[in-house]
Amino acid sequence: VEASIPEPQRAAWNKYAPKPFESAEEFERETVKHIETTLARSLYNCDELAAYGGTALAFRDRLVIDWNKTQQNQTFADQKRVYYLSLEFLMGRALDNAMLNVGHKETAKQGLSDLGFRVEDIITQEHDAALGNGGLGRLAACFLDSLASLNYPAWGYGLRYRYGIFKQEIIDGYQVEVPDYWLDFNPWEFARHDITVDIQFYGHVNKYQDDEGKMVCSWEGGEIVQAVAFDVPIPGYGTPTTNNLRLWASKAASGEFDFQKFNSGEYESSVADQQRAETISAVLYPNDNLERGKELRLKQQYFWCAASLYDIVRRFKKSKRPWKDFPNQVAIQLNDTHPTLAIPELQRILIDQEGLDWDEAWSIVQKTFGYTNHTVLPEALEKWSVPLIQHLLPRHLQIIYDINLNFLQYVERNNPKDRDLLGRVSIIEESNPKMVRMAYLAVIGSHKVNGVAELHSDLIKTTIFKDFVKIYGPDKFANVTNGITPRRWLHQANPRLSELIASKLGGYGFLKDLTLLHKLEAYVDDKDFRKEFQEIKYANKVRLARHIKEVTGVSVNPSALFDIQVKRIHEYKRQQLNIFGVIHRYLAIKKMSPEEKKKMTPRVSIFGGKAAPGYWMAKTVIHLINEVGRVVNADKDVGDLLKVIFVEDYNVSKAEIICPASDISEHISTAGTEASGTSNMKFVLNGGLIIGTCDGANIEITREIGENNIFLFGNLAEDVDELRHAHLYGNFQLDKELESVFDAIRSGMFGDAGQFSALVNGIVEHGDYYLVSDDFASYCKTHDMIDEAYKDQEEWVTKCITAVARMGFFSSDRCIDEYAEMIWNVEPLQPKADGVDGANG
Ligand code: GPU
Repeated sequence: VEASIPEPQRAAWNKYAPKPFESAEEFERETVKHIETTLARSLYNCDELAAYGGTALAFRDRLVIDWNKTQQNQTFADQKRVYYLSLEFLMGRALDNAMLNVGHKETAKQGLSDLGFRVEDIITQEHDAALGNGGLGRLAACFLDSLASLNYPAWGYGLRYRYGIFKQEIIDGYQVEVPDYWLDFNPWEFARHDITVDIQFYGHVNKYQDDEGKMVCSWEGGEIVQAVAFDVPIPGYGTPTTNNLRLWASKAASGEFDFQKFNSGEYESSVADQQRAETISAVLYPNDNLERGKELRLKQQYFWCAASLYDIVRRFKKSKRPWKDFPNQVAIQLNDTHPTLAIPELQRILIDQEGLDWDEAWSIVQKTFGYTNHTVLPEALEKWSVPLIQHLLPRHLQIIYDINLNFLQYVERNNPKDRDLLGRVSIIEESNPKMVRMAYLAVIGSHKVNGVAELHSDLIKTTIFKDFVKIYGPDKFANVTNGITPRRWLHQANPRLSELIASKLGGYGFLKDLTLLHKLEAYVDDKDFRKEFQEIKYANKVRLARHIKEVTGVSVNPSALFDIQVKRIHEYKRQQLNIFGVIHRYLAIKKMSPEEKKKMTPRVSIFGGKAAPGYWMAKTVIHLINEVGRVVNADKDVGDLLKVIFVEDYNVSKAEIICPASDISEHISTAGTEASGTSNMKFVLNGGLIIGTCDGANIEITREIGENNIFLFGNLAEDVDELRHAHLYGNFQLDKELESVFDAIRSGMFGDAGQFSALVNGIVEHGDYYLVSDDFASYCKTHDMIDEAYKDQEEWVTKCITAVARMGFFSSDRCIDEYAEMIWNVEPLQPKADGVDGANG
């Protein structure tokens, strides 16, 4: 090993090797030292932010010790590793999670109190790491947590965006986007200025004969941008294993900052070059389930894939193994098609740089990659124009064409009679301009393709990848139903519920094996347990009500039924169905007699979520929700019977307050459109029930918790095509109640009706693509059933407890074990006390 301390000096080193704090007193010493020296603040200049900084640094020290040992252990063990490539990691805050996983939260609590602070206030000083849009990015974060907790040797690879998802402000009822500059103070990352990779763009391909007379290609010219590694430690729960998340930042290559220009007085333009290089990793594209084909996005994708693969290959080459061992040492998972360029990139490295034959290289590539699909929505399936790839990545385009040629020849051989098939499955779409279908490239270049819930995994086999099932057989396709980490989404978000469960189950073992929750069913009739369960829900609602009051000024009654829909705003997720239902309820209340009102279940309808900045229809939905809220919340006839709230800037740390506070949450996508959904799992795990369509993971949640404990409604996925057809060509009747809702909107009851006409007309005149009208009656009827069910609190709490007890399946630990066994073929690596056996002895 290069650069290690020589044997005779190791005693001196080991004498001073850092010792982690154990007592409150030691924690205080470390924290004060960090505040005074690392942060250069003083006794007279220490606010909560500085106290957060000191605390984070004290915990970081502990984390780093485990991290170093884990990395040493993994290097020496030299077994297969997993690399999870994702353009998004929606991590949220790190301190509370570090306290839980490292242990010693109580120590910190005591220590901070000695210094005059409360640990809860300190934790909320942290800025969310919001490098993601929604479910896809949060899933990646849950997976990192599970990989470390289960001791898998695994790295995440992503981009270090300077700006994460924008902050949302609501001004006069409209969404306004504010940049999220989050790196002012980030103690959780380590810049590795010595770990850099030069990434090439543009240029041309030269073909020539090498010394042995073999034709070889080389990609030359163009420009170089440097990738710099930033590492983030990912601690596991209940284990010292601490994995690495490596995020790449772009920087002008060292040669790029042109001293010629500088000396000849062109200082400004040389700095401008520098800045242009840095824009590659500057900002997260804020689209969820939508691809817009922008050149900078393609540059991001290649920059990140090339840097990550260079790093992975470099690590493999240190082992001096033959290339055929590569897939036994490396498993790479593609989180959606965003990293698909890694496929031609690895092929390019193997043939152009390492001199392997095409077939030998291709067999390695296919064995290495696995691809997870997260959507069937056509607008989200990535396609890149051939001219754009030709311009930016000329060698990769050649390789993609060669992959396609080999593939089509194989298809032709096996299906000689099916002429149309070739055109349908070609990676190249013969449009103008021609387009590269990234999902097809990902399927062809991987050994396993998985969907994220059973229905979704079935749908990809019968719709977008139907032909590929015929070509490869069904075994190439698999399902791994999504999950969530119970550490963040139960223990951290809902500490009292976690504590109550632990008191019954004899400890916190359920946080490592969530199936143990089934033992709670024995307490479903236990009076004290039920009472405490209800009290916790109430307290969580009070906490959310306080937040709502702070940010919106509206008082809501914590005894009312809290009905929550928080997720990205999207037509397919149907927040419009929800708000139309709310208007329907409002109109009903306005007509009620005092006696009827007395029988009503009071409700608070809570919405939250961001719209992509260019998604005009989604922004209109946000506007309508806010206008309805403005009218309803001020209406004296309504009082506590109905409140409508939009919580601005929904993000991971808001979700941690919101998910534990629901009675009912809404997962009401048009059947067949939501691949899985994961917030559905968070809400049920926290003791709330759900209203949902037969879509995504709702179906499996129903199977696990029982159909008496969920409120399902609406049409089925198998009927969607026919219903859409009926809207366009059939004799379709708009739902009568929905018509009255539209009349109310058209009357100007919620402000200028013109603002909402596109929303209404999309349903009335333009085919109602998301089938709002078809599902409206059953949606409203189901909400009436919910009102009735909520009146019987005894029955209600029985449902909630039963559901929690049956949620064990939805831990992301179960997902990761399934991926490991079915797709990656990797084993956990048990941590060693000193990192490496005997290394310090
Ligand atoms: N998802 Br594609 C996103 O959050 N963003 C995307 O761009 C795409 C998918 C989501 C799915 O919509 C959701 O159903 C799923 O639970 C989640 O990915 C994780 O698989």
